[in-house]
Amino acid sequence: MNQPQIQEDEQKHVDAFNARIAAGKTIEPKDWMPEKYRKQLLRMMSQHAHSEVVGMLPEGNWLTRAPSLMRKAVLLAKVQDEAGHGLYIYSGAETLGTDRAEMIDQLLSGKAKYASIFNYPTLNWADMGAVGWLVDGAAIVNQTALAKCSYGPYARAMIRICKEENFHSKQGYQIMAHMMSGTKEQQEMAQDAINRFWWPVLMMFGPSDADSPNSDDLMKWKVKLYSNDDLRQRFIDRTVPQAEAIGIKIPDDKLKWNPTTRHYEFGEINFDELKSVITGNGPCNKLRMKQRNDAHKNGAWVREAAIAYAEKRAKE
Ligand code: BYC
Repeated sequence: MNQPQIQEDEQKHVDAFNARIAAGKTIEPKDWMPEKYRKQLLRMMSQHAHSEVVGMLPEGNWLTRAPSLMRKAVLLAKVQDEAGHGLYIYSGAETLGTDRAEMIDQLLSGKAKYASIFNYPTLNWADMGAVGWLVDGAAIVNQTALAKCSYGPYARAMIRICKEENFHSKQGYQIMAHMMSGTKEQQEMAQDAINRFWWPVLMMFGPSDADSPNSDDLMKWKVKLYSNDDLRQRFIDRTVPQAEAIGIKIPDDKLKWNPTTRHYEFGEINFDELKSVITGNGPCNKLRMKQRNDAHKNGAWVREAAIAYAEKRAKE
């Protein structure tokens, strides 16, 4: 094929891709897609899958210390759900041409990112309430939008994940509500957990729009349907009334309902802290990477056994 012909064919692909996006149709793994679209999705989906798996650690920390058998069973189910979320998203990401082992290598070697929030410690039982209510609550806001994103495998994975996140968030809120109806010490513990988690949770939505280098491409391709700041605002608007309902104070003196915009105004977020945590300097980054690396090494025999079993089945 000559050069003009190649260019003409390429342009047809680009036009068909753009037309699908404009019509709100999904892009599927075997469809042609621009290389940059594939790379952006792979970056975002692999980071998301890593976040689910690293996200098991702060809550896993409390499995052996849950205050009752019922709480332990619920937390165990939630942590297992997060492993499942990682699995769906890794599988979705594999459709973009990189296998899971390679993505995991990138995580374990420290090359890949995962959500900043999981680099904060979970110090006591109230933190299980804060993580469930706020972290999973933030995840729902972000992921409900992603369930309508342009890449089919990602969007479909999000539908089931959002259903489960909904249950996670409610169990966290229920822990908080229960503590807020308890003794003064329990109320103080619950409030202290929110004081520590509130601002880091707002950072989960990423830098402000003006400082978000990936947003332009992602919004143009309808991977992101709303900007970082829009989703952050949506989260605040839905969470503040929930806090008020159980007597929790949001640790922000500037928080104020604006009846004209019908949104809450809020104080300044310390984006330098977000940058610092993302670049490896959060309170628990080193611990999380060590825990993941140890878990991977200790689980080698499971992977080997699974491969041996699959080979045996293939021979039969
Ligand atoms: N933490 O251009 P920007 C869960 C990075 S799991 C770390 O705005 P983008 C759960 C960003 O990656 C929740 N890094 O990026 C699990 C980029 O770096 P690179 C995880 C962050 O992609 C278990 C740079 O900063 N959810 O809920 O347009 C238990 C510039 O940012 C963060 C997802 O991953 C951060 N917070 O927007 C409980 C959802 N923010 O890659 C709960 C899918 C930014 O250019 N991801 N960065 O080097 C997204 O929606 C988007 O990727 C983000 C960032 C909104 C996170």
